[in-house]
Amino acid sequence: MRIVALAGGIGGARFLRGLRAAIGPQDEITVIGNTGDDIHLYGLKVCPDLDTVMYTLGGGIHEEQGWGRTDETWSIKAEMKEYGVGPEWFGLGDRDFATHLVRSQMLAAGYSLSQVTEALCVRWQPGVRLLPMSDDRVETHVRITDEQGTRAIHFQEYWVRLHAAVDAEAIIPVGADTAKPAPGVLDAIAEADVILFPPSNPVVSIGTILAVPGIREAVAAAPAPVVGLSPIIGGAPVRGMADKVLAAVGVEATAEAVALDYGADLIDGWLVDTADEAAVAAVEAGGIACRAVPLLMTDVDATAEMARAALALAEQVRR
Ligand code: FO1
Repeated sequence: MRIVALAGGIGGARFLRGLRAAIGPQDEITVIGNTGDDIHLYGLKVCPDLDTVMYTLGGGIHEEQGWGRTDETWSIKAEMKEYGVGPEWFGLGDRDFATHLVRSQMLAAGYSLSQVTEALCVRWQPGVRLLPMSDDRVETHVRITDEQGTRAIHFQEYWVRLHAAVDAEAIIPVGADTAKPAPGVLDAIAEADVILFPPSNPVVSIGTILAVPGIREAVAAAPAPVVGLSPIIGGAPVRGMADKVLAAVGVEATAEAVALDYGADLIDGWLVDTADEAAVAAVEAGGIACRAVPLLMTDVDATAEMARAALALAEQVRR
């Protein structure tokens, strides 16, 4: 079975680890990764969501953080600080720097982000095909208003430096409107037997992937059933601050609001946590098949169970 998953960072990567455990040897997973979180620092291109998927599935992730490398040291960052070169608020460790150096060196040599990602995955062997959503530069910015007035800041500054403490007035995936799907993305979607939306951030992760012209249309038109898993449990995001960016796009932070925002033209099925059993009727009324199952990714086995539930629902809604 050919499975395609649109994935962001921490939540998406953890789900993929369970999905990988749930499938058989004849199944294959293609991940379309969000690159809107990418940030250029110290002359290097950092791809947080691609790296989180690669490290998590490759066994190199810092498990508690959900990002960056395990057994990290911070000598380069400390030396940069001595030179007065920031930003201090973004934690790039020495081991992680190697990834960004290799990536930036290959990009400078003319390789595409897809080719770079494929090369980095040769080391990490994630067990999935990891495709960036686009080889073109897309960077999510957030419009805020604070004592310095109204301005757009990079998503990472909003997320990491400000901890989403101020309201996001707008989420702008800069460059998305002229970006092209990366090679293989549209084919993977068209040829998929199942398409999954893991419990990633529906606005800045999955929403950004869908903002690349052609991708939303391809998913909506795909013969494969599309099943999503709610990143919201009991009215709050499990991790991260999805509620902050959901507010920016006028979507309530509830399991049913996210499903209905994706819409029945895009998704065929939706899993909510058992805590949101009451949401099932509203989602089904919106034309989306819905089941309530445990959605807390407490360990790989629990996550594998969620993945099996998603694949089972996909079979039930297969057109
Ligand atoms: N998240 C933080 O909360 N603090 C950090 O200092 C930080 C550094 C960082 C470095 C590399 C990387 O790949 C991810 C990093 N993240 C950090 C996580 C990142 O902001 C988020 O994982 C994604 O952008 C959102 O999914």
